[in-house]
Amino acid sequence: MLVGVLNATPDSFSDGGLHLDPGRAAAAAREMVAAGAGVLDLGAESTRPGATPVVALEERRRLLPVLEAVRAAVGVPLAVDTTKAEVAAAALDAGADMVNDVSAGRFDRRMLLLCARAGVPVVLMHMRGRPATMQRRPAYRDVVADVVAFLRRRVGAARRAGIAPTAIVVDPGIGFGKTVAHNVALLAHLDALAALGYPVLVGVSRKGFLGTLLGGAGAGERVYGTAAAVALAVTRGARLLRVHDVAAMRDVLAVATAVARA
Ligand code: HH2
Repeated sequence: MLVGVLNATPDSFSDGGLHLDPGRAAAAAREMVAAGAGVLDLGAESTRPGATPVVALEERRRLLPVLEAVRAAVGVPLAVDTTKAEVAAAALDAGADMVNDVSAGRFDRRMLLLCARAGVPVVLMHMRGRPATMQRRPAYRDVVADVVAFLRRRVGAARRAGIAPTAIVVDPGIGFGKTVAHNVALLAHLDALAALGYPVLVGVSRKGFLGTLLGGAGAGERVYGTAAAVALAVTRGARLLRVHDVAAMRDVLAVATAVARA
């Protein structure tokens, strides 16, 4: 399934400023759904390396008008991309259907309880440290084993909080405290994450490691690189692909899925 990205932020690396306006966000949402997105992921705080954290009040102020407009425009499930329980709760009240927490419930200890009480699915993503500092000399003993162990611990925390196993999605957190080699290793060995027994979500879309692999390509020039990474992730067991270029990735997904199933 394709998860379309809609950032209600002024500073996202890939689409910053494009969807702050509710009308434009709703139009983009309609387009993504028409192009094949099965879920939309709405965020109001950039998590790019070095991004300035946003307080909950500002995050809600950006997010809610956009979420309400998108909710009125499309019928697909909406995920809210936040690490704050207060923001997630407001989003669920305004019609969001699931939570995408890039801290896997570590930054706000109320988050997992909120998801359990609301009975909504949650994405648990691996990140080393915090966005402000995560790219400072990332190091792992064995990146794949370390990420699998981290996700196993966070799944345990989610289960203890009362979240149903069928409501848990895991994510290697491509680009979150990782070198290019770490990102590539995680994609190559995604089957080790899939073996945890939960659906795997992967977000490679337009990310910096692709720019490096492509000899310095800017965020807008990474669509074919994204396609390669999406296709390979699917053949290694990824079930949800978080992407900006939904129409292009629909074709990639169709072919990669056929190969994976065979
Ligand atoms: N990547 C980004 C944001 N949220 N959530 C999950 N589950 N997985 C990811 O890989 C992921 C994510 C970063 O991408 P983007 O939203 O395009 O940029 P920014 O953080 O600058 O808003």
